[in-house]
Amino acid sequence: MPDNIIKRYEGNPILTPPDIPYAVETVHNAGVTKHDGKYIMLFRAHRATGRSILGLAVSDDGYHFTPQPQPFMLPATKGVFAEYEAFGVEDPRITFLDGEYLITYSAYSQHGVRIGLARTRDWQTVERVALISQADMRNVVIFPQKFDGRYVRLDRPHSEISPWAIWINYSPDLVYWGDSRIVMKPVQYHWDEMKIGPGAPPIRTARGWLHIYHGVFPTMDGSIYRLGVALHDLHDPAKIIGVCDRWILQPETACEVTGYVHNVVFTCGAVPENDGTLKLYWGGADKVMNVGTANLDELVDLCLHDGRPAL
Ligand code: BMA
Repeated sequence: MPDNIIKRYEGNPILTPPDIPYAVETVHNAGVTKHDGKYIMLFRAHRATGRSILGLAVSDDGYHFTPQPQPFMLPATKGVFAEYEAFGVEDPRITFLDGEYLITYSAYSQHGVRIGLARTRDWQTVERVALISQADMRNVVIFPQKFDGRYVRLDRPHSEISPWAIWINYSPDLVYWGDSRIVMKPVQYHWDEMKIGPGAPPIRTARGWLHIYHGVFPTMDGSIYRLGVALHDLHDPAKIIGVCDRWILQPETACEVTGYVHNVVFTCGAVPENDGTLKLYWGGADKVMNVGTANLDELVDLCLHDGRPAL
C-alpha cells in the first residue's frame, strides 16, 4: 500500500488571505474546475464578521492562482435567496455538465443550512437557479453525467438518529429532487465514525466513479477532519463497489494543523488530468488552500483491495 497516496505540492499553501485583494480572514474549501484551458478556483472566505462569501482565482497551471479583484458571489440581497443566505454562502462544488458549470453551495440563515444551486457558462456572470434542499443539508455534489436522463447528486442530510451519512438523490430538472436512498455510513470506532460527507464531485474512471469524501473523528482535543475515497458503479451510482478502509489524507503540515479551525483537511474539488493523475485541492485548517497530486488508478485500487463495507 502506498504511504504517500496524496503528494503534497511543495509550494503549499497556494492561496492565503493576504493574497486576496479584498478583506478576508480565510481562503478555503474551494471548488475547482477547468474552463478554456485555465483552472478556476471558487473559494470560500470568511469576512471578519465570521460569515462567508465566495471568491474566484484563476491559474494557468493549477498551482499558481491569481485572485480576481472582487468577490464572485456575495449572499443574495433580493428574492427568495436573500432570506436563506443571510448568514453567508459556503463550500462551493462545481460540476461541468451540458455546456454549463453547476455550482452547489451551502446557504446559511436564521432558518438553518440548505443548498443553493447557481450556474455560469463563462465565469463572468452567475445566475442562481434554485434552493435544492430543505434545512439540515450540506455537501451536495452533482455527477458530471446524467443517468437515464436524470441528474444525480450525493448529499448529506443531518439526522439525530443515525450518524451523518451520504445519500443519493435524482432529479429530472435540477430543481426537484427525489428517490433518495442512503449509500454510505460512518463506521463505529473508525477514523470517520462521527460523520461523513461528500467532498469533490465524483470523477469518472474506467472502473467506476471515484468519490473523495470527508470523515470526522471526535477526540478530547476537538474533531479531526480527514479525507477518504469510495468507488461507485459506473452505471448505477447508488451502488458502491468499494470504500477504502483507511484515510487518504489527514492534517499533518503546519497550515493543516493550525488555522481558523484546527486539524482540518476538507475538499470541495479535484481536477483529473489526461496523464491519469488527479489534482486534489483542500482547505487547510479552514484558513488556506492546498493542492496535491494522486494517481487515479492507485486510488481506485485502494477502494477495491483495501475495502470496508459502505453501509
Ligand atoms: C464543516 C463545514 C466545513 C468546515 C468543517 C471544519 O462543518 O463548516 O466548511 O471545513 O466543518 O471546520
